[in-house]
Amino acid sequence: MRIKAGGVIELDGETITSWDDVSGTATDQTARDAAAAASNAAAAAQATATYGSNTANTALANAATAQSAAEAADAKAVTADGIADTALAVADGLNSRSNAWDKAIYTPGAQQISDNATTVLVAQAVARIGGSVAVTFADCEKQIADGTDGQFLTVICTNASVNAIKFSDGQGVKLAETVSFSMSANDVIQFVYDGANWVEVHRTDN
Ligand SMILES: [Ca+2]
Repeated sequence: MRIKAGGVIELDGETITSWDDVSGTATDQTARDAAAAASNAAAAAQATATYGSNTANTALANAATAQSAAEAADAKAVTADGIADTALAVADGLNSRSNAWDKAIYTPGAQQISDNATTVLVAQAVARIGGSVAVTFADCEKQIADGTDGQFLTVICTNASVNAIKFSDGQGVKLAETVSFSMSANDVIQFVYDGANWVEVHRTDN
């Protein structure tokens, strides 16, 4: 700064004629204050935005955790469903049969054969059949209902000897040497189904 002859003051080449030339006008100050306020507001806005971003990130992380938990629960549900299905299949496969370590028990049926048109049913592995009349299955297309290929059937008779239930070769039954079998109480015959006929395995006249 220098003071020139005549009382003119210069600062960095600018002529200073009043204090406003050094400190700025009141308008300049207002503008500076406004700029400072704007800067502060921007900083505050940035801080708020950062907080919002952090909050959003936390929410996203929580959502991801919840989704993982839901997927794990889904997987467990599927597993449980599979186990239940397997248990049902096993129970269905066992049907009326119960297994122990040293024996297999087949709950017998109890079908009444009351005329020649009644077919022996094969819902059980052991068919206990009986009635009070003599039967020859003469009016049946099949003496024994169709089975499943490979199925075994044991037939036990409860009829009195005077009212025998008689199986004959034919009508869905293949008997040993084609010899018919008149069954009365305690007589037993066993068959295996070959896909078309019940083939005799053995018989016992008791
Ligand atoms: Ca007998």
